[in-house]
Amino acid sequence: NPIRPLVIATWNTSLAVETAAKVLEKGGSALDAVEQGCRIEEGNEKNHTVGKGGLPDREGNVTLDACIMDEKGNYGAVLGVKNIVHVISVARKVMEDTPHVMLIGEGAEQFAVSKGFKRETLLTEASKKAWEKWKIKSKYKPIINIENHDTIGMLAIDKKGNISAACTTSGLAYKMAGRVGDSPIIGGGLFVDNEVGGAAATGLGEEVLKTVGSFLIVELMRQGKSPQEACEEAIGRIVNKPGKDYTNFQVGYIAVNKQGETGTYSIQEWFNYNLFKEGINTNIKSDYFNK
Ligand code: SD4
Repeated sequence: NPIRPLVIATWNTSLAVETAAKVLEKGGSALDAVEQGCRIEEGNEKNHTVGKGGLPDREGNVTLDACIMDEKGNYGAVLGVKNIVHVISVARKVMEDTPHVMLIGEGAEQFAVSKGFKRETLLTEASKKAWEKWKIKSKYKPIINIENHDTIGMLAIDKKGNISAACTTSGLAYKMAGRVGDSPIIGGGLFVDNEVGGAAATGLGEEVLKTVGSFLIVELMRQGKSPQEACEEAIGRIVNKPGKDYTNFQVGYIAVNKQGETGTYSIQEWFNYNLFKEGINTNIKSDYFNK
């Protein structure tokens, strides 16, 4: 028997997963669940990698990336958006209310406002202070799981067995202005095929994009690999590149198949995830490559 409903999300995102699970338990759709779940982290000012309170780029601007994908294979995304907190909901509006799949920057912000989203300041006092401290040295070196932490990628299966996914982030702290990572890109930050399963990514987006990680995981599952095997192979594609120094960055994957089997894997230690399954929501430490 397939396990459903089910929610899995990157990092310690217990409240977000619980929120998504409640939607599913009431009979709501996987799409509604992942949107509602991700909104929790967007509104959480203590999460410095998502939404309000996210760390800014080098110039001090907080810019958000988000995308969403439903069980029909529809996809919507916004990239580099300022002044709007719930970009996951804007991404959903792009998917449902426009003939396009991606909107960037000002156009995305204007679209959000036209749909009734409020403009508000995303930079909090705490994030501003962190940025000012960073500016003294202005050293840009992504540090494993410290600067790059807490992007939420979420996968859900509803009672009907439909799968959807969402991903939302402020990207890498102190990124170059205009930089976009994997999180809002189909096949990078997430991918869903309702016949097979779904996958989502966190960590150094450049490495995820170069290997089209989430798409790869879903395709590997289609070929018969378990979610765990697929996540391990996708990490392998990054770390096994000739001469690749994988010791100073992190990538983590989560995956689920149609049966509700899950898998996770990361390059470094300390990747963890929340899983809601058979009524229980737990935070679990992932297995990893660099031992
Ligand atoms: C990015 N993948 O922008 C995101 C960062 C991230 O936890 O996952 N942070 O590259």
